[in-house]
Amino acid sequence: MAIARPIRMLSAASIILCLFLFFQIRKESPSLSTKPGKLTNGMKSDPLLEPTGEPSGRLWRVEGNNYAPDNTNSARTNAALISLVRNEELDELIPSMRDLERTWNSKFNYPWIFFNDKPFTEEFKKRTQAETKAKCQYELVPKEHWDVPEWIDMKLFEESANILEEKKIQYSHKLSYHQMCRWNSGMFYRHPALEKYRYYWRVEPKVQFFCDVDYDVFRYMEDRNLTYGFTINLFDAPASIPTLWPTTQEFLAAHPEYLSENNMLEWLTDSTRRPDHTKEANGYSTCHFWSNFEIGDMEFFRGKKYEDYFNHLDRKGGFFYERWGDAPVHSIALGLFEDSAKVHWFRDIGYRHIPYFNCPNSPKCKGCTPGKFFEGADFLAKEDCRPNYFKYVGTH
Ligand SMILES: Nc1nc2c(ncn2[C@@H]2O[C@H](COP(=O)(O)OP(=O)(O)OP(=O)(O)O)[C@@H](O)[C@H]2O)c(=O)[nH]1
Ligand SMILES: [Mg+2]
Repeated sequence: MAIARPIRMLSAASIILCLFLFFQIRKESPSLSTKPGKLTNGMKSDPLLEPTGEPSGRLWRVEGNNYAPDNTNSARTNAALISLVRNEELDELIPSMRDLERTWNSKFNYPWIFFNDKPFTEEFKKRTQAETKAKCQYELVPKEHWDVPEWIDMKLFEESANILEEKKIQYSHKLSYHQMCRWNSGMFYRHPALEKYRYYWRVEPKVQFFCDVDYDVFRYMEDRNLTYGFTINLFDAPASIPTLWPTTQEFLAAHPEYLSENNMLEWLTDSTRRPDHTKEANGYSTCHFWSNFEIGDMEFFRGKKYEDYFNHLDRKGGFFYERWGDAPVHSIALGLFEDSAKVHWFRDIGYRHIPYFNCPNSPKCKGCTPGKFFEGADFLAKEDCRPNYFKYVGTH
């Protein structure tokens, strides 16, 4: 049967229109069709899939010998790469150092400062110094910064660790893990070796860096008056911090004036995305900046608000009777006391700490898949808190 010409034309136009719409939708959300960015997490499209360049505005770059390691009048600001690490982790630290040197520090030559609760071995010193032209420093953590405070009851610690273990909280009984979390929360910036420094970049063994970064990130922080930079934003295990939020609320009730006008409370208290999490953490969404990567301004931590907050937490004993981590502690403090505009997502720094990634879509990156957030079992996708952060705080 012959079909009238206008109908044929109309059908053809409809097909073309459908095809056009189909390709438009795919173009707008390329992640919908690819496993790495498969969005089970509430984001329409992962910003890491968008072409990512350098941040805008003035950037400090290598020109001549302005960042040479031995230049006493260099363009470097007062900043250091810092790492708390054990001698036994040397083989895992070397590739982390090598990655960061290759992608960034071999250009800018900021000093490395290593911290340990035990003296570093000669082998540790020799092999780390061999990875960089910059100066390396090896520091012992003062005993009074590392030791369990005298108000902690060790019997109660053991009993509490049993409860945490039943809830499958990793490292429950490992006292040194609790000490490490406490040191990273409230002690690192008090170390005498850091006194003269303002900015730090924290580095851990077993992490990877994927992208060439050709500007001075510390100057970037300083020029824009930023306090804190992160790459990965996650949910935490609520059973490790059941009283952290109530303890924080107590503190806030005593110091309402500490709350920043432009705070991140919505991100900290969202109960829509993982209601059970927020309930188990007694009002805290558990969202946090993953602190194995941090670039920060120690003036924030040395300031009165943070100092008072940390001391309040420390007295309550949750670093030992629960397993409060430095990540939620730093994040809550920033979210409450700091202006959210002063926290920066370093989307351009390709980074991995098993099992999560921050991998941008950029020709400067090699060795990671843009937009891939995790590697391992599918349930890990749920731990991504970036959608909430982007929604409530932004993508800056
Ligand atoms: N010197 C020293 N460093 C420690 C100790 N415990 C942990 N660290 C360091 O503190 C950082 C965090 O410890 P990790 O064991 O990586 O903790 P985590 O990242 O929560 O756990 P993983 O997922 O196993 O990496 C790393 O840089 C460790 O090297 C310790 O007892 N002494
Ligand atoms: Mg680690």
